[in-house]
Amino acid sequence: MAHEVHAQTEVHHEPQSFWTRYIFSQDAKIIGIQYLITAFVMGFVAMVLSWLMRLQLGFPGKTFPWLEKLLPHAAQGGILNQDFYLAAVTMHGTIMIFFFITAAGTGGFSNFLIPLQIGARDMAFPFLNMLSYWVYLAACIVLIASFFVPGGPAGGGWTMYPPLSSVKEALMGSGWGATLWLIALALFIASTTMGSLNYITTVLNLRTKGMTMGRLPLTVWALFITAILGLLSFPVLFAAAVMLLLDRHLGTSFFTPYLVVSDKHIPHEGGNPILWQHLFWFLAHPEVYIAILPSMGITSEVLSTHARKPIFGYKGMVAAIAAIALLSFLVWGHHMFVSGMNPWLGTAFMTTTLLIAVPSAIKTFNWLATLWGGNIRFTTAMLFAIGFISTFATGGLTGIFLGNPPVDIPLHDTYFVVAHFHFVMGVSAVFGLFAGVYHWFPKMFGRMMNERLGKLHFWLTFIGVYFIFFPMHYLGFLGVPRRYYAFDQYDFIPQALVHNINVVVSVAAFIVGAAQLLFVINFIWSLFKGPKADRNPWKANTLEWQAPSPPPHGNWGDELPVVYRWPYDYSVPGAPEDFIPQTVPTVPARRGDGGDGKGGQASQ
Ligand code: HEM
Ligand SMILES: [Cu+2]
Repeated sequence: MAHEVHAQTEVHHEPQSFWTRYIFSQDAKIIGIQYLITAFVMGFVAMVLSWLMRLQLGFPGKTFPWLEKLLPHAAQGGILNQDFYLAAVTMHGTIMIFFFITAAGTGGFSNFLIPLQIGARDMAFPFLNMLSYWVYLAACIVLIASFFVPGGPAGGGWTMYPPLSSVKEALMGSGWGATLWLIALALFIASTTMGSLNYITTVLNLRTKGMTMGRLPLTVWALFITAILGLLSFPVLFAAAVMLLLDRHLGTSFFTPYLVVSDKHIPHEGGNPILWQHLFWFLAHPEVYIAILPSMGITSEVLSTHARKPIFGYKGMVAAIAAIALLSFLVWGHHMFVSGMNPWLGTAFMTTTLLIAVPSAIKTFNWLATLWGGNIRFTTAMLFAIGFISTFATGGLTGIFLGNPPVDIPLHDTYFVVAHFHFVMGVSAVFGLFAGVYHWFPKMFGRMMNERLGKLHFWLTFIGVYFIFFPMHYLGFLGVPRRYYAFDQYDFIPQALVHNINVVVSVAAFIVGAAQLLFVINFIWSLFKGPKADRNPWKANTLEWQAPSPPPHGNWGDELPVVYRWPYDYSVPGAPEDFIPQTVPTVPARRGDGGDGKGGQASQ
């Protein structure tokens, strides 16, 4: 096959210079690591922004002289100013969702894992792959640049609803800030589109001998379906972003109605801000699955390996990912129950939304069943995978409530929603990413991470996030609105109670933030000083563990690996060891089994 010839020759052109090898690399593993590191740096920026917000929410009115020194323009007098609070909410949400979680999950793990786990030498289009990373980096730079322009970054929320985003006079950040936000998002989408095309083509065309679709590890299934989701939904936001840029700069009125701002009639009429909401959420609901599916795949892989048990219900897991992906296109209206939509339409969106609970529950029960009776090794990766299930279930349960318009309408735009989405797609997705880094670090860098530091990182983070986000449900019941700088002017809010809760939440947020430094220290220290890792330190079955740690350019020696079985043969009765790698022939070896790339099936 043509692609194999191409892939075979690739290995002989190993790039030599430092620049082509580590900087302008076309090697998917290096690109994956570039994505991961950039995304974690962006995540760190977003976390610092959350500290600033929590400082204001927990200690409103207090002055901090050091804050003014740190941020002379955003904290005059040592108090965060209101405009900067809105900018911080917006940039925190935008960076966390797109530039951290999505970039790390898809760009990072797809690149590192797909070629290795399907037995390929690289991605189908290595140059496009390199371009994808550099366009992502450009998007990051444009977004960060918005901190330094007149008016500061966009402040309309990560959802960028018009007119806050379309009318330049609306907020401080509605000028330059909003324009740069839209350009950054457009670049980001161009980059994910290049990535998605690559991941899909590679999974379909570059699987090695015997690697049938039914033998793909669940990580690859999750990353593959995530790529399809991204390819189908991101272009809608791209179109919307371009239309909004036209509204802002070329006088169109797609989203801008007749408005009078400060006694001035702005030069727009006839547009509809609700159109933006539809276009935005048509992407943004699938987007929350784009953010979480890679972590679901990672969790499945890590659970099975460290519980020494086959994943429970492999086919059900694949079907559940596919069902979640399909349904995710039919639920966007649940973000718009209060937009004045026809109640019948609301009922339709409620029904599709509640249907998603079914595949989500299937996955959760299958994970628990995988753990059941397992010979569990509580490694750091395993702890984070279990933490993923916990936070995903906690946040998922409140999603069932919010999916019902009668419950959602009073809770809309309160801290109940903030609690819900942080658990279900914020924290849980991050837990999946941490599980992935702790699990594959030895393969990425050829060294082990420190388990003791890792476990401390896990427990502080796990307990801490419940202290941060669990009380927010209650704040929501009390009617505390989200995206507010201060609440002291509202009589209906019990001030003392809300203040005390906010202090607890803020202190927990600082502790959790500090705990992330343990991860940074562990990562950097292990990179240079960690004990050397052998090929297969976790005794896992998937193909990447058959390659050297770290794998060379081209991944495999002269011969591509051949696959004989599914990836979850753990603790097979009668086997000499509690794992059987995918490359071990089935006994008795059946001639031609798997050799044609079609015939094999999961030996469940
Ligand atoms: C421990 C870490 C975190 C803390 C302390 C934190 C804190 C906050 C705070 C204070 C807000 C603003 C609330 C408001 O005024 O409405 C917020 C909003 C938000 N956060 Fe986080 N967050 C954390 C992690 C995350 C993660 C991991 C994600 C990833 C998805 C995330 C996504 C968001 C989003 C999307 C918003 C909404 C932004 C908006 O309203 O436009 N956060 N967070
Ligand atoms: Cu949604």
